[in-house]
Amino acid sequence: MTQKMIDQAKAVMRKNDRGNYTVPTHGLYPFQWNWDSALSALGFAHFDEPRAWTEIETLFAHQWDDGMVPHIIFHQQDEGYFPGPDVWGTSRPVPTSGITQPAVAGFAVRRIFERATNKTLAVEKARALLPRIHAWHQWFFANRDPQGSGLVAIIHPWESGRDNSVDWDAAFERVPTDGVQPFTRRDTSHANPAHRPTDDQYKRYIWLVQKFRSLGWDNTKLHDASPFQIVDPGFNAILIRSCADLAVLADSLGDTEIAAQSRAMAEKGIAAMDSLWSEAHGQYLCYDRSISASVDSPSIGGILAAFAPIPKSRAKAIADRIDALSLSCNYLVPSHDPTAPEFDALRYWRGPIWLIVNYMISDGLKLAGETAMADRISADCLRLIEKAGFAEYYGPIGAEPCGGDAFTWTAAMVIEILS
Ligand code: 2M8
Repeated sequence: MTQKMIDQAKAVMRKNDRGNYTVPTHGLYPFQWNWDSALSALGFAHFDEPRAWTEIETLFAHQWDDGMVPHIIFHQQDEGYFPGPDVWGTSRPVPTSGITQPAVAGFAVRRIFERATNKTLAVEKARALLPRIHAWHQWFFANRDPQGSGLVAIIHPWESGRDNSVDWDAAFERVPTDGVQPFTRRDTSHANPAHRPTDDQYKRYIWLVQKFRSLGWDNTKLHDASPFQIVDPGFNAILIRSCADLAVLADSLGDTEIAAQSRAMAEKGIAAMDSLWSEAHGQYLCYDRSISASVDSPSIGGILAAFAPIPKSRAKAIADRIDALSLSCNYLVPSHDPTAPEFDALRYWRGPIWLIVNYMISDGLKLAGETAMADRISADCLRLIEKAGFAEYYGPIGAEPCGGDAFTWTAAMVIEILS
């Protein structure tokens, strides 16, 4: 059974392999996505190490001069996706989007490096990637934390990767829709519209894109100009974890300067993260920087925070919180609390389970010594695969496969769990 599942996962990854990058899935997402690639490289590393390195190298080959690594790289023309390069208008030689995504690459590179069987290749590749990843981390704190709080804000829901999370609802009320150019969505012709964001949300996504484009994609201006500035604990946890992991990697490669700077960013972030803890919910919550208020929304963003080296007592509380969530669903971990009124079992990031998020939560809990819950989450991932195949996401009550199928990062996570 195990080997059969690994073979199926490899076949999914090969199917979506475009040579030097993978698409998340055929049709719905025909380009390279940032955190998809970094997480997918973990899967490749188990059966093709050079290919794993290439995936991340391709991503960083499109890093901007200011250090940002864009969230989409439009390697080829494809009319099947909206918004395409013309809407973004970033004027890059190979077009890219103009925003970023969760900084998983630092974590992934350390892990691939430490597990590598081809050490010579690993040292060569990691040495080349180290300053680039570090520049991206520095970009985050310089541009998305202008007050030096230790935590960064996202300025578009797409940056979080949790596109239509309940977390953004209240803040999105303040994002206007006037002046949005008429457009035709493509996602709803590939996937069930009932499992995707609403048209109203798409208008606001595009309003933000047009706003940032009107500012010439100048990252020194975008944060302050954005009506949407949210400090997401999950997003910050990924960045903090990657800074901490990059420090260890830099030590192994003898770069004491990057090691010290990375460690300092991680430590400052961890200390600041505690301000997001909610005793009432037993998890972290988002903070809306533009109105200086906590966001009262019990989503998976505040549980994913366990991916960072948070205090053990917090990790234990998060394990308890997940246990409590399990009373209202059949599979872990739902992307929103099933008892909350906004929970929507099959609608994208408003309830469904995502294997990549499960993987990161499980990994963090394991490091914190919460192994029972970590193992339970991994076991649920495999139950979902057995029942519903390699879907984009799954219903936490009925294990329905949702969104795109034959999904790259889902397959990569299965290989990670089983190898
Ligand atoms: C989803 O987001 C894209 C926009 O970036 C979309 O819906 O068009 C999200 O699930 C995101 O986290 C993911 O990286 C992307 C590709 O899998 O799809």
